[in-house]
Amino acid sequence: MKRISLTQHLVEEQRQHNKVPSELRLLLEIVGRACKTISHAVGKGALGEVLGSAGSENVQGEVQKKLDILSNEILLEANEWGGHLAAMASEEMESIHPIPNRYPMGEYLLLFDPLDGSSNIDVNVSIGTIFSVLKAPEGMVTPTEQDFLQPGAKQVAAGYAVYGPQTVLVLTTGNGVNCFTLDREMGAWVLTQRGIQIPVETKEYAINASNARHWYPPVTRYIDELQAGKDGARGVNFNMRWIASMVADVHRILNRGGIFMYPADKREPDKPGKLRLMYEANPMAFIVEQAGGAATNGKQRIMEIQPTALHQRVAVFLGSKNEVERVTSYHHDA
Ligand code: AHM
Ligand code: MG
Repeated sequence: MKRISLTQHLVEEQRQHNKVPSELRLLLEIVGRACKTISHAVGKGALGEVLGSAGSENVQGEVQKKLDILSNEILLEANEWGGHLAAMASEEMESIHPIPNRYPMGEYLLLFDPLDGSSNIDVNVSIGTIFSVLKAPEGMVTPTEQDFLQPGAKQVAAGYAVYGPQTVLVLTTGNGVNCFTLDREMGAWVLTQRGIQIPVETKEYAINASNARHWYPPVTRYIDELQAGKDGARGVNFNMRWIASMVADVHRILNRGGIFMYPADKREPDKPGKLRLMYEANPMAFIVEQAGGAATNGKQRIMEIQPTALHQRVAVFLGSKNEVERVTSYHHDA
C-alpha cells in the first residue's frame, strides 16, 4: 500500500480544489500533532497519573477530568505560535483565548471540545477531540466572542480524533471526508479511507433511552416506531447502540450508517439539548453532510443556525439521511 501522509493529502487537496491554503494546512497539521500528543496521554492511563477528576468545574458546571484540562492545554499550546490563528475557543474555557501578542496573528478561528466523552475517560472506553475552523471576519482587529458566532455553514474545515483501539483522525475541508490512522511506531497520520459515504438507509439508532420519560412527542413517536420493529409501522427490526462518546457514535455511523440523537427534553425547557452547537454539533454536522448524511436540530439544518452564544446548546439528529429526514418531519408534523 502506498502510504499517503496528512501533509501530502492536504497539499494534493490544495492543488485539486484550492481550498487548503498553506496557513490552513499548517493549522490542520498542528491540530493533528496535538491529537497525537493527547492520544499518547490517553494511552498511558493510570501510568501517566492522568485519570480522575481535576477537582474543578467548567463553564457548563461539569466536573473537569485531569485529561480534559491536559488536552485543552495541549491544543492551546500547540496552536499559539504558528501565526495561523487569531483566537481559539474551547468547551473547557468560559471566554475566548486570543493569540498572545508575542506571536503574529493569523486569519483563522479554532474551536474545540478537547476531550469529548468525559464520562468514558476513566473506564477505558473510546473518547476523542472535536474541532471546527472558521475564518475571522474581514477587518477584525481584536478578536471577540462575537467574531466566532458564525453559522456552521461558514466552517472551512472540521474534524475529530477518536482515541480508541486505533487512533483515527477524520477530516473535511469541504471536499468530502477522509480518515487517517495513527501509525503509532512512526508517529504519523496515514490516509486509510477516502471519500467516506454514510449509507442512506440504516437499521441502527443511538439515543440515551434513560431520558425517554422526558422526551417531547415527536421523539417518542419516532423511537416507539423503531422499537416496535417488525411488528410496528416500520416493519423492520432496529438495533440500538449508545457509547456516550459522540465521537465514537459518529465514527460508527460514518462507517456503517445509523442515526445519532441528543434531543431537547422537558427537564429544562429553556435548554435546547445537551450538546454544544459551536464545537460539537457544527463540526459533526459538516462532516456528516460531507459524507452524504444529514444533521438537524429537529426543525432546521444545524449548520444554518445563527449562533448567539459561544457555549449555546442544541438538539442533535444526525446520520443516515432517510432517518434524519423522517424524525425531522415528525417535528414538523407536531
Ligand atoms: P462531554 O463533552 O462533556 O463529554 O459531553 C458530551 C457527551 C457526548 O460525547 C455524548 O454523546 C453525550 O455527552 C453522552 O451523554 P449521556 O451522559 O447523557 O449519555
Ligand atoms: Mg463533548
